[in-house]
Amino acid sequence: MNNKVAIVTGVTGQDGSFLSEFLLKKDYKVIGFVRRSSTNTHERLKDVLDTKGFMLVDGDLTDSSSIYHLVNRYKPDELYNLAAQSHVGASFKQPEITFDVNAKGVLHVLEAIRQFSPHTKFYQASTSELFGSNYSTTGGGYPGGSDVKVVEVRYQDEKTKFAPNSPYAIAKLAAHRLVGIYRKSYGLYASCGILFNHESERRGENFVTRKITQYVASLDHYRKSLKGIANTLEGKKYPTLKLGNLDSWRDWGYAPDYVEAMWMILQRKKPNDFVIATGETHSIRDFLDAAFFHIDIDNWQPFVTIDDALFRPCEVEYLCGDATKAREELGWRPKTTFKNLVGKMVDYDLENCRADCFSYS
Ligand code: NAP
Ligand code: F7E
Repeated sequence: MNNKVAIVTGVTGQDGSFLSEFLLKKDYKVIGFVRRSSTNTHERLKDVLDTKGFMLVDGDLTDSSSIYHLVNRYKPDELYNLAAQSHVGASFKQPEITFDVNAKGVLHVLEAIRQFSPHTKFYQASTSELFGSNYSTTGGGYPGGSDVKVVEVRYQDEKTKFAPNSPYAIAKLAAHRLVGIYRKSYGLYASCGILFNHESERRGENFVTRKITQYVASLDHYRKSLKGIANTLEGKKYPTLKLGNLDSWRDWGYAPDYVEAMWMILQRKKPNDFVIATGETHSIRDFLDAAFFHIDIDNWQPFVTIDDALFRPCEVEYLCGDATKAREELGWRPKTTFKNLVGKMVDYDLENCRADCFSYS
């Protein structure tokens, strides 16, 4: 029987819910930190809410007194800080709250641990957004005397220089550096997972992958209700899917695989930072291809319109992680392929989206 206590901030989010399930299976006592809301934010926790060993405590990362109280009262073995304003696009519109939560909020947690519970192992949710449009390269040149140049492989790993490109990324970099400073200055066990994009059936609805899979599922229901596909019916048009930049590339993994990595990072003897990624990158167009193909539509062009308002003032064009260090030192590997990820998300939305998702006016 494991008597460990873990605090999870951001417990109502995608990763917080998967991590709670993972830790409960390992017999942890899990304390989820939740902020007050006028509506129910516990949807993703429905499978664990009544589980023995799981409880929720109210507070907010921007409210240092609630963090101090939490850490002082429970003095956990492990604390996973997943709470954040996690939308990069939104961070341009709300830079101050993004900074308050994603940077200053982390300082609150580090200070609470330093003052009240220095034995606590701390995990910080860092991100591939720290790299911005910087990358390392390998594989260029003319191997074996061939006159065919091998295409250069671009990737990001723990040695790639950071070049944050949004208020979100700047705030996350401040937090990342603070973790390093608290580790070095006070000897805290504090580690960062530099996680590349990870998605799931629980992904927030305003991230590009979930926007696409929900649309595709709605379209499939609509098509079935029409018995055949056409772009108009009795003068009524299909709503199109409005997207921004289709030309960026992301290294998309599956969130349950990634929460396991978070736990593995804290089981190391010494604190350290790790890149967690699949090593495979795809464009938004590739994601569209795979999602529409899953419902047997070869050409998504008629269903997608470009909305200039969805472009960001600064874009990170290309992300592809190299998680060799995590593979060698943690024994971590992603288990879910890109095709399976897209399939799981579309299948979930097909099952759960209502047939009247579209308004047909
Ligand atoms: P998410 O679904 O957006 O969840 C964010 C969580 O933070 C929610 O539980 C939210 O609560 C909570 N939160 C926001 N502001 C808060 C505040 N002031 N006080 C307390 N809680 C607050 O994000 P996610 O995808 O699970 O990501 C988890 C973490 O990993 C985030 O820190 C994110 O920046 C980072 N990350 C994510 C990815 C990814 O691809 N998913 C990649 C790299 C890093 P409500 O439910 O009340 O909104
Ligand atoms: O955008 C483009 C958009 O918002 C991906 C967060 O979890 O991962 C996530 O950040 C790409 C961008 O994720 C739309 O411009 C086009 O190039 O799904 P996203 P993100 O910005 O990569 C990192 C690692 C995190 O740390 C974050 O917390 O898709 N895109 N059209 C669009 N994006 C959105 N959201 N909506 C669109 O309509």
